[in-house]
This record gives sequence, structure tokens and C-alpha cells, in this order.
Amino acid sequence: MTDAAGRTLYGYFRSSAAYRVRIALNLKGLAYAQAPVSLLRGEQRSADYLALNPQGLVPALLDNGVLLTQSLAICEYLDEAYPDGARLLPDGAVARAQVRAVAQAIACDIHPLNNLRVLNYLKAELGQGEDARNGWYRHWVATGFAALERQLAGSAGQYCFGDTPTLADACLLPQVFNAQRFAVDMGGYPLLAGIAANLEQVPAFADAHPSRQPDAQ
Ligand SMILES: N[C@@H](CCC(=O)N[C@@H](CS)C(=O)NCC(=O)O)C(=O)O
Repeated sequence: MTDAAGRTLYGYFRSSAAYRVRIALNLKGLAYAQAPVSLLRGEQRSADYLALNPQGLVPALLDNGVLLTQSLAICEYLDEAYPDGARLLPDGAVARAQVRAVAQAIACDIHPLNNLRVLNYLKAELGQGEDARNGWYRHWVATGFAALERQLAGSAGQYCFGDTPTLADACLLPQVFNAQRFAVDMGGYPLLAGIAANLEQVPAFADAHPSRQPDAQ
């Protein structure tokens, strides 16, 4: 399944990594088809999908015959390959490094600890019950969000960096959505909660919301 623009996103409606890429594609104004990979049914470990992405993780993006993986790499690729329209990274080495730092704090330091396969390992291999798994989840989100709340105090406007959405915002909103699914109280992070509320009003972010995807259940 490839659309007229030759672009297909392999993802899952609730995957925060796929959600980041949907936001990036929307911000760039790039049309794409979706090929849902059900994490609930374990389709990310099917032979067909592993042939595309041996990591067995979503998202993967097929763009004009080129298969790309890793959400941050995909987002940066889109920004470089399609420089017209919104920019996910600002001009200037310092500003770019600062945006990447927030994006990576979420995508590399918070999200991987709370990924499905990690939670499943805690359950199946380490015998941890639901309360322990939820405690683990909330601990790592709280650690990461507390640091971001302080870090963004110096840069935030409507969004993470001033009043223009960036790659940092494409990572933040999905992580906040994910945290709310696990009943994390956002009251302790008023700045992050406010930015997330602002982002929800931006069409590129609203259209990427899990509830608006073809595989939403
Ligand atoms: N670092 C990867 C992470 C991808 C990732 O962890 N995807 C999750 C969904 S958000 C996944 O496919 N999980 C499947 C599993 O845990 O089995 C990226 O940013 O693309």
C-alpha cells in the first residue's frame, strides 16, 4: 500500500514513536498512506515486518522506495529531504542542539524504559505484577518529566521552544499522551501540560492523534 506520493508509514495508532513521525509528516505537509502493524497482535515480530525492520519496532517509513527506521532519524530525514514548509529543527547549531536534546531526552531516555517489550519482559521474565509495572512506568516518566519541566522553563513559549513547533514538540505530545494512558498526574508538570494543551490545538498535531488513525480501536 503506497499512496500517490510514494510514501507509506508502518505504524500503530498508539505507538508514540509512530505518533512523532505522523506529526512530522503533517508539519511538513507530506501526504502518506498508513500500513498498520498491530502491536497488540504481535505483528511487529512477523516475518513480513521483520524483513522491513529487523528491530521489530514501529515506525518504519517507505519513502520513494527507501525504507527508513527510527523515528528521530526519520523526522530529521524528512526535514532535510523536504526543506520546504515547516522546519522541524531551527537554524543555528546551538538552537538545533537544544531542540535535539529535548527530543532525545524523551525518545532515548524516557520512552525506551517504558516500551511494550520492556513492560512485557518485566511481566513474563521477571514475574512483576501490574502494580509493579505501573510503578516502573510512572517512575521513569516522573524522572524525565521533572527534568524537562525545569529545562524548558528557559525556552518555552506556546511550545517547547518559543512559538514555533519543533521536533521537541513532536516528541513531547506523544509522551504526554502515553503518560496519561498510564494515569500519570500531569499536575506536577504545569509547563509540560500547558505546552501539550497548546499543541493539541495545532492541526498537524491534532490530525496525528491516535484516536484519528485508521487502526484506532
Ligand atoms: N527508538 C525507536 C523506538 C521504536 C519503538 O520502541 N516502537 C514501539 C512502539 S512506540 C514498538 O514498536 N514496540 C514494540 C514492542 O515493544 O514489541 C524509534 O524511535 O523509532
